[in-house]
Amino acid sequence: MSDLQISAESFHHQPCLRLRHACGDSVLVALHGAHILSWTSDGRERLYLSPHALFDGHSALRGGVPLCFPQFNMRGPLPKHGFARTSTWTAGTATDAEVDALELQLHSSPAMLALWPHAFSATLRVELAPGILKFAFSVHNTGSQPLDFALALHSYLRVQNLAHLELHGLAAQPYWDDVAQTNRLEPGVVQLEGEVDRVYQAPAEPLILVDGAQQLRVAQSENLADTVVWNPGAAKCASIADMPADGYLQMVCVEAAQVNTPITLAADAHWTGWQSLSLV
Ligand code: TA6
Repeated sequence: MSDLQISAESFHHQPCLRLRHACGDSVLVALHGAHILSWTSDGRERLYLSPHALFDGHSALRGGVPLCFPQFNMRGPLPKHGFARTSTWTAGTATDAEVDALELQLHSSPAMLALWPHAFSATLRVELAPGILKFAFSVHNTGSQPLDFALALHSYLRVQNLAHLELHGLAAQPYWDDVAQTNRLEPGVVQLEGEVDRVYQAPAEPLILVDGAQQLRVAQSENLADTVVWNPGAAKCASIADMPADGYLQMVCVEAAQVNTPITLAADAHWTGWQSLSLV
């Protein structure tokens, strides 16, 4: 028998699916946006979800793991971070079946095609093992022309002590500093002070987030060229309506992304990229 079980749940009146591991770890995913809302491992919540997130079935949710597709940020004509995070996905796994993962699916609708004229189907596959969460985003170009897309698996990692937080593994990597609007080279260990909004060239090895005694390994698939690091800092956070003023102290986004060069997918081609989070 599998160690995994899926059940349907409602969270803030939104339909969700929960994947539980026999060890007690679990992950909660909303159908709205295929948005991962919670990952508990070893009895603790590991993701940051804003207490002011708007669960109205339309808005993008603040926290967890927003799935940004087919556009990153405002780098294109679509709504910020694309439409996948505000679309309703469908469950791809039966709750009573023997399961090895949880899957959600999205197919291009007439409303999406009006915004972005490319037929596609997408899948988010969420895997859970003791101390490990992995999520893989796949897209299939179901149209007859090539399509270009950008992607970010925009994970909001919950942190205990932002002031002493260290992100290891980005030394010597070039990055775009979106706050200073300039290109830079990372001198060493990343520390979060003030607003940080950076698109790094992804290193070959996983990152390690050191948060006091707790360490998290953050890995991404080789075919994702960028890693985004974001914390709004105090001033910007105070202006974000769906985040408490001190919310920035409890999170850092470390995102597996493809931002600078879009991925081109030929007609009928498939593509998969992923991020994994592991307690060390
Ligand atoms: O990934 C970082 C970023 O693009 C930041 O510039 C910041 O805007 C953040 O995403 C959150 O975007 P959102 O639309 O969810 O407020």
